[in-house]
Amino acid sequence: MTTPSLVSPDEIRDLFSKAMSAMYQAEVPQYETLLALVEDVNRETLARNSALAERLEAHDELNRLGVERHGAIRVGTAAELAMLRRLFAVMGMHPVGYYDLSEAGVPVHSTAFRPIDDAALSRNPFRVFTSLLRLELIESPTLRERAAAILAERDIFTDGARELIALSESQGGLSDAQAERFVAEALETFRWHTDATVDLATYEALHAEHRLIADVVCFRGPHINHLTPRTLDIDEVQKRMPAAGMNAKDIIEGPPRRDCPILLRQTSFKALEEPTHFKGEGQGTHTARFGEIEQRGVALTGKGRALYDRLLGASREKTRGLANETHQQALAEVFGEFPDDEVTLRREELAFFEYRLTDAGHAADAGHETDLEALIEQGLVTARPITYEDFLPVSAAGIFQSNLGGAQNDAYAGHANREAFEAALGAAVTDELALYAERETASKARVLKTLGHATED
Ligand code: OOG
Ligand code: NI
Repeated sequence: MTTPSLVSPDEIRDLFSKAMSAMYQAEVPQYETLLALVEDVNRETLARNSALAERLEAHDELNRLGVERHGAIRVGTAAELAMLRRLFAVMGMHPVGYYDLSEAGVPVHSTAFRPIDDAALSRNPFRVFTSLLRLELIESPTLRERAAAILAERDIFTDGARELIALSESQGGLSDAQAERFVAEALETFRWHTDATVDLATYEALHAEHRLIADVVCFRGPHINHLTPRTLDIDEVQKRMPAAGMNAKDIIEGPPRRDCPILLRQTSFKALEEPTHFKGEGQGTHTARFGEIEQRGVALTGKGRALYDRLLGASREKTRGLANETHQQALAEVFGEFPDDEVTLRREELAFFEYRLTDAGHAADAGHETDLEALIEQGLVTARPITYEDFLPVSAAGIFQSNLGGAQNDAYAGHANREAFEAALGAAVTDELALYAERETASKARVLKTLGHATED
């Protein structure tokens, strides 16, 4: 038997993200409107800001501008999460980061399945924020057992998906034809179902504990709940959403607008009320799906992240209840303390950068200079901010709450349990900070080595 030639996991992820986008546009008409709005604003931003256009062009990012950056799902059991890990691995997506949402009153903990290396990220950056429901946080034993029993009945994967995942694992990949079938089968897991698996009374009981529990437990699968394109000007999209008929979330999550964008800013439009059939003729509605946009900046070091967390905490009292514009002003004031130029971000080791030799650097004899800032000043080296590819727990909680109607239960707080999450996943999650640090360190070593200063390691 000849082994078929295998396609790259990046290729499969690209096919999958396109199929997911087409499915979501067909299911949620407002999502198409959001995509059009984001595209308009991106086009106008590029026309206004030629330096930005040139930078994106130079980094080969212009042609991927319209590609979705992420989606999100929620699952109910360890077995579902572990199988998803294997499903995403077929597409080169691996669990990075642990997010405790119990702190924000939401009974889940999460990771992001995402491509890891530069080449994979630039081929297609699609990632999926994946949350596991924590039934153990439900106080009523009857409700907890009822939810577990309902979840035990369902299989969120098709037989075809299971077979192709196993095949990919044993072959070390999939052929073209197999990849195409895999994408079609995998997509089924993420489809919306208008018929719930429970009667209205059960739905309402779970809903009364927390809307999220009803969303996870009462349906046949973990419907994709949003897809998120990248915008170059989130403030402008936020401003225009109401006129485009979108019920925009009140405020933009994350850091304020800055000259040097950091981490991640996000906003969303609120979930749709969808007609739902319950068992035994019950009719009702469920809110599951919404739209989100994101704008990413530089990844912060542990020190930078601590400063971000401190300032975000300090801003909480000052911004409470404010409408978006005044909220942004108050936030910007508090964040005045966070250096907003690249040199300081580098010198104070607040953010991660990738170092490269310039053409002059390649030609130069740099003598004994090993100080990167000096080499940058001499025009021999450039430093490019490394984009933050992960999520922010406080922001994620805001996104959850905006589409769950602000439901929050403080009794869930203080229950981070990374070990339990990893046990359910069947693998350790990769530490995101370590990934950025490795990239920065490797780029420094390459630069110095080429300049003739081999680093000792
Ligand atoms: C996930 C919410 C978090 C983000 O971008 O931070 C999220 C969910 O609602 O399932 O998607
Ligand atoms: Ni999201």
